[in-house]
Amino acid sequence: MRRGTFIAGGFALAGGAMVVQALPPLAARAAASDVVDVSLTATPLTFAPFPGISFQGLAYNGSIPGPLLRIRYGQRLRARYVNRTGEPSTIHWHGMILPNAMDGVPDVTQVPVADSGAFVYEYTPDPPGTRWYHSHAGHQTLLGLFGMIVVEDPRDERADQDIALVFHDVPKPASVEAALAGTSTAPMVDPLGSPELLAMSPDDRMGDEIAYAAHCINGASYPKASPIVVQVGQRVRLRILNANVTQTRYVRLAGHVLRVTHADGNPLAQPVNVEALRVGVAERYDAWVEFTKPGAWLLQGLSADPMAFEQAVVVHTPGMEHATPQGSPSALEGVRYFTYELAGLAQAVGAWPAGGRIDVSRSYVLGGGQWASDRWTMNGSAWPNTEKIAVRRGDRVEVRFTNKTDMHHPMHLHGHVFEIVEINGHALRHPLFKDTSLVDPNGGTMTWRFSATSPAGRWLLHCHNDIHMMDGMMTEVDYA
Ligand SMILES: [Cu+2]
Repeated sequence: MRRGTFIAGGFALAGGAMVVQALPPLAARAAASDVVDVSLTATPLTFAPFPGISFQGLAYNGSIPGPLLRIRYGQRLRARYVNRTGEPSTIHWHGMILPNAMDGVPDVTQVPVADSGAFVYEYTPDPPGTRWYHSHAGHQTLLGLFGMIVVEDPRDERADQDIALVFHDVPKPASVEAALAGTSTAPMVDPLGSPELLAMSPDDRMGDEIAYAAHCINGASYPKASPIVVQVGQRVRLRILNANVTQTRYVRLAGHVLRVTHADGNPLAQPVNVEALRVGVAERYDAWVEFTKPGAWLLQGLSADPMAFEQAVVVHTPGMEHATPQGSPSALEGVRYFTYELAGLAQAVGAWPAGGRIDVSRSYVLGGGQWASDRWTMNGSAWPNTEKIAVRRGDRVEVRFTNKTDMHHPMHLHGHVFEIVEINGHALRHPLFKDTSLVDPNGGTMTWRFSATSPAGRWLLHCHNDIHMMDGMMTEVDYA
């Protein structure tokens, strides 16, 4: 058996700062016997991305984010996980269709890995695209246990550079406890003009917000983040992950149009040109940028947080490293940003429900989250008492959400790719293939469809806002 080469590039350390690296040339599809061996060890880490910030976090292989894993579609991944976090832990492979026992959910798909213990995750990553991995135990993701995994698709168009960008933030630990109890006083910091802010009435008391002390891309804060150097004429592919566990992130590269080709790693029916990305918690987007002239620009995460400027990296052409980079305003008014409706060509007139065979249908009302409450609910119940979805192999399944809260919920299904077919009563002419999607607040609806063709087992369906998940907004899809 020939062993594939593990390319640890992407987050290599250089002078203490993370640098982004180019993708090596895409090889032909590997033989199925190829195995990529990686080792991931989780340990405590003191993370100091910005002066005055010293965060007691957790890290895979000593870095936040963990190493960028790149694998060719068809190769097999064998990841040996060593847990030195001091508590039971697992690794979840977000967006993968894989054997249930490899899905990494404590007490649901596996006995959690004890402290000082080890576990080997082995599977053939599928489908191809931009995905990620993170702990599924407690709030370890919030502490730093996350990283990107790219499954290179040999059918993709070639990029001159292929750059992985993980947007993440450093929490204030006290605010996490308060948020779980529903008594946090941390403010919302979504950009002016964002649907997150527009959903709120002036007297809303949230209680579930986490306060963040620092904002990073690939482990570094501006201006410490190493710049990305591009050549005039290059077409660059950005792979963007929002690893913040509670906040939607808006991403913009000043002076440039983003051509979005993939959502959660899955190809769109047709590319969409936007000025900004709207990236919900745990979502990924692939966006292409063409550089047609010399210059220096900021690639930024936009928010109303006074420290939001930290979440930026300079992109420049050779010789422009000392130029003042062009930035973007933090507000979203008048900005064309990515939406599911845009990419899916939502029908202006309600064409719902669409046809097609449905074997299992389930509706959930998303609720809870009152001030001083530690309950976020699905049909009035919190995990583990939520209504489950029982399926048989081959079933076509429809899941419909009605969101009675005033927050967006990034709902995530393990082990499947679903299609978004309906949003707020509008059918999508091009259903979006995703594993996580934001459900609109204040009565917003969304309908997913998927085929029960994944390996048998118990597959979680939950809100990926870690506070909401830990406070109960979680259920599961069970194969008979
Ligand atoms: Cu939620």
